[in-house]
Amino acid sequence: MEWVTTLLSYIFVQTFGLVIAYAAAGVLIYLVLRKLHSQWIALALAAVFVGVSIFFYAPVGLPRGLQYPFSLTTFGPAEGPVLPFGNVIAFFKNIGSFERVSDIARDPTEIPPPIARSEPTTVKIALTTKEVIAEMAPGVYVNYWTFDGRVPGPFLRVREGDTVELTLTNDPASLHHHSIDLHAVTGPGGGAVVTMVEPGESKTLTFKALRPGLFVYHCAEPNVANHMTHGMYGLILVEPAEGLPPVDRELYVMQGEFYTTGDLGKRGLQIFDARKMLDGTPQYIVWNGRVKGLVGNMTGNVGETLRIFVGNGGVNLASNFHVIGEIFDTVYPEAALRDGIRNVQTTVVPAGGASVVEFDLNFPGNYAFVDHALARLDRGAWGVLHVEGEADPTIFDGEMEESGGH
Ligand SMILES: [Cu+2]
Repeated sequence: MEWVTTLLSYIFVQTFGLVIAYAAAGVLIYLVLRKLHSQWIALALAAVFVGVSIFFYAPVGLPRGLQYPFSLTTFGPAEGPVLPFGNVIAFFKNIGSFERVSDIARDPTEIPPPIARSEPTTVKIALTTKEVIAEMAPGVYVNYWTFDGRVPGPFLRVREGDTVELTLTNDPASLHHHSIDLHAVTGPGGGAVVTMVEPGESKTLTFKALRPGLFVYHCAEPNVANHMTHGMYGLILVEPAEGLPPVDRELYVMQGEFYTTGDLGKRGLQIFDARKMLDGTPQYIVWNGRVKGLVGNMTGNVGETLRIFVGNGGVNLASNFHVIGEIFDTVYPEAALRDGIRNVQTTVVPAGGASVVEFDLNFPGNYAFVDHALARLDRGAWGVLHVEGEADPTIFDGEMEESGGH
């Protein structure tokens, strides 16, 4: 029932309260003035009150907070980001039947092994778009739209020259159409034009992976930014024909923004806020779908080599990826594979882009992953890599405090 009251209080109670308070203020002013002065003076000043109110409110219409989700005038190539009112109502009507995902965060170690083949082949991939409810932070719930029920979607791994047959199925319980645009595709819409699926429908896209790289895939159903910021993104790695240098561990992490009507930390089910998305003011900026999505699930040992596949679903911010207490031995800027650069502190991961970083684990301890636009830490943009092993005091030494600082 908490969901229903959230919607009701948002749309109706707020409007109702404003109208009552405003009318009562007008009557009160009139009564007080009439008591103190003549009826004519009271009427004249009441007219001033009404006139000034019209002057201020007529140009802007309803106060800003009350406008959404009824309307928002925008100028994109397709539908604007406001959710169709019918879908909002359908969502609340079907709230009981939405799948509850206990942990929306994709396990960062869930990555297919490196490709051993030396010849291209045909790879079949199946993905399902699902709309679910899960926890963003303790007590804060969000209606996520996903590939395969987690954020980000599954890590896809193919080889340069492979032909990919990708079947996209939209879960029958979905309320929206979805599709997929893979940046690894050469062809119209990155595949979106042949994969638009209604709830319960399946469609297949075939494409050749012409170029190596680490590419973002995402839903491209209008409003695209709206679909993406609900969690519809993931990464596809097209390995170079000769493969990547071998490493001991690989991790899959992806940043994304979430725009909620309630402020940061406001409990209950949070409705998507289209205006905040247009303004670029996210409430949550997180790794792998939720606050602490990368806490407690990334480990390593001294002496190992680590590769991180970093992506950014956006939809407004570029990420400034940094690991506190580490130097990236190699970065493939913007995930352009084959030609890495050396000894990098922070790498930019564009919205709708990726980066690949590699480094040795030289010393035990906790290493925080951050977006080094550090104000974003408080919105959730951090994670922790825990490294075990023998400490070498020639690399690092001193009296250790509890948490690793900067
Ligand atoms: Cu979608």
